[in-house]
Amino acid sequence: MKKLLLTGFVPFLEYPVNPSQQIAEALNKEQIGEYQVIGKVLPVEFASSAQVLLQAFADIQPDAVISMGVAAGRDRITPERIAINCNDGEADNSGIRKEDSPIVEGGPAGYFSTLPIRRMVNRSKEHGIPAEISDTAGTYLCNNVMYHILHHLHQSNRQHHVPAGFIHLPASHELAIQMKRNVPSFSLETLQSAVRIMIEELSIK
Ligand code: PCA
Repeated sequence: MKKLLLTGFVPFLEYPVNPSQQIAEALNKEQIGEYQVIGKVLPVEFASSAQVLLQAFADIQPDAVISMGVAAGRDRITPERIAINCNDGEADNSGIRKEDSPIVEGGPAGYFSTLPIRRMVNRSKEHGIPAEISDTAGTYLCNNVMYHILHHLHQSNRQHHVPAGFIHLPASHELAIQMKRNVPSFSLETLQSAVRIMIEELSIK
């Protein structure tokens, strides 16, 4: 059976729960399509998030990698098209802030997702769950880990063998209720179904 490394993030900034963490934990050990899911939760820290992801990748040797994070304010499930070589934005959970800072000094400007994002989006919509390709993963930790895993795969010439990329989730109802600003929200079950559907799509050649 093939292995899929599925990651989420811990809570951060003004988000006291993170649906990406809940889904990575809930789907851990599930078999979806041709994949056995191995769920991992990443810290929201520039110094360690990618290290934890790359260590899990080395330990597990998965056949595919999907990382997830929350983008509260988005109104649909958004597989990301591209990761860019830039860290910027708010302080992370350890208080570190980056500004206009390359993720990999001298690295390519960006890497495209190698997940079947168009098919993932179409399949989600066929199941009645709003989804859309996003053309920016931002410049915070989500973009950071997406860039790192794709860089690692390109460096080791496995970019055509191990599909990898990132899915941003909208807020769950639980998160939206706890936030001070109004954001669109979905039930955790619906978010989880969308992720399952997208993993199934990855199984279809
Ligand atoms: N979302 C953040 C980082 C962690 C998360 O869940 C992001 O979009 O970068």
